[in-house]
Amino acid sequence: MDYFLTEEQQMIVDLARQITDELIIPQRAALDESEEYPTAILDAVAQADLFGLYIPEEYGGFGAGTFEIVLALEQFGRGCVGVATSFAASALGAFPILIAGSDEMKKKYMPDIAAGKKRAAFGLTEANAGSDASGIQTTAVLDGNEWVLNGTKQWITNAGEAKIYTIIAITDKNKGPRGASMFLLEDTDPGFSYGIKEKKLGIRASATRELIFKDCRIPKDRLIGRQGTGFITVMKTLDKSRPGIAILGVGLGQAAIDESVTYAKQRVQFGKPIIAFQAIQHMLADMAIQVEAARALVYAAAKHIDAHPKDMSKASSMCKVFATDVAMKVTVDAVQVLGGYGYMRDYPVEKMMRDAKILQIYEGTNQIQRNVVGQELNKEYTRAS
Ligand code: COS
Repeated sequence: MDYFLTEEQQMIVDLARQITDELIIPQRAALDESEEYPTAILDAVAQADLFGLYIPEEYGGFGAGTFEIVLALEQFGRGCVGVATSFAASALGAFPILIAGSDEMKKKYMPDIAAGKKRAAFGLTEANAGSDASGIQTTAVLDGNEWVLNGTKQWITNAGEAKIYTIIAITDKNKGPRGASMFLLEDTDPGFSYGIKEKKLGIRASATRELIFKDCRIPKDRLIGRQGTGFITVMKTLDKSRPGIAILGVGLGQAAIDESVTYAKQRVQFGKPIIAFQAIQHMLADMAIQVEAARALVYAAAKHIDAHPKDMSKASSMCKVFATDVAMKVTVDAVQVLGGYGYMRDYPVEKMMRDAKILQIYEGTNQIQRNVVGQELNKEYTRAS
């Protein structure tokens, strides 16, 4: 369907499509097998200037919005969700700085992130704080001119690969979510180390490790925003980033359709290509309908967020739930269309099915997203009555 993109937006799609077709798709199976971080591909993305898409021009970027980053991520997601996640996680790590950081902090750190010279990562999750984000136990205590951090962050994408980390820690344990603050860490900070790389079901090209802080000392001015505003910054960050996860589901779903239709046209059973059977045609039709509906919703949500940055939550959570549930369904169906071949690693759809699962879990489970939508509806109708 035609979404009437501007010339500039079409250029972003074309650039991301070229990187996807020429670099990501040819390497995705090998990266999945070796679980290797896609440094060379991300360097090519940096050379194409796509890391700076969403970053304001005054900080070295292009000043585009959520919609434009969604357009690029759709292509990367079509190629490999593991590679795309490594790219998206840098934006996730950078958002807290853009949302709450001082002008000085932005000037110091954003140009390198925009140029793709330094990748970023975001540290929220801990062993006992997943969906319950305010249950974090990592602490930060002010000692003279330095913050001293202690604790462990778990399952952090880009950990060990990024140079810049935005993490949330408790600065006042008696204040609940209002006692948490956001900090910027550099990979070289003393007392900061990483856990071993996790072995995952899917998105195996992405790197997932713990961040470990043992009396980690950072300068006082690495506090992002005001003390006690960390939880709000995290919530805003996730509101802004979730359309990026949603669109990975759209790109992945599209890739599953492409593989399924191509296969169904070639595979002959009972004397004809299986696409001639209505059972298969209806499956393919449902896949196409669902992915197009997901695309339309994610595009609309991204445009809404760009136009109404103070009203992101409902649109963001809605599109994350819908598009990632679609991705799961469509990739399972793609394996079914390809049958025994689909289950083998010779074809890409089994990887697509494995990759799809994380989309329903990370950056807030789809159960939490439904809670958010429900709570927003409750607020809206309370205001209206
Ligand atoms: N934007 C701005 N502020 C927000 C907000 C948002 N989207 N969501 C909540 N807040 C504010 C609330 O207004 C409240 O502020 P006050 O202290 O002024 O009242 C504060 O944050 C606490 O909100 P709430 O009571 O709703 O927090 P909960 O502890 O109940 O948690 C959920 C809310 C479940 C939505 C949150 O914990 C969450 O998003 N969990 C999922 C975390 C996640 O995505 N993890 C994935 C790993 S990160 S890659």
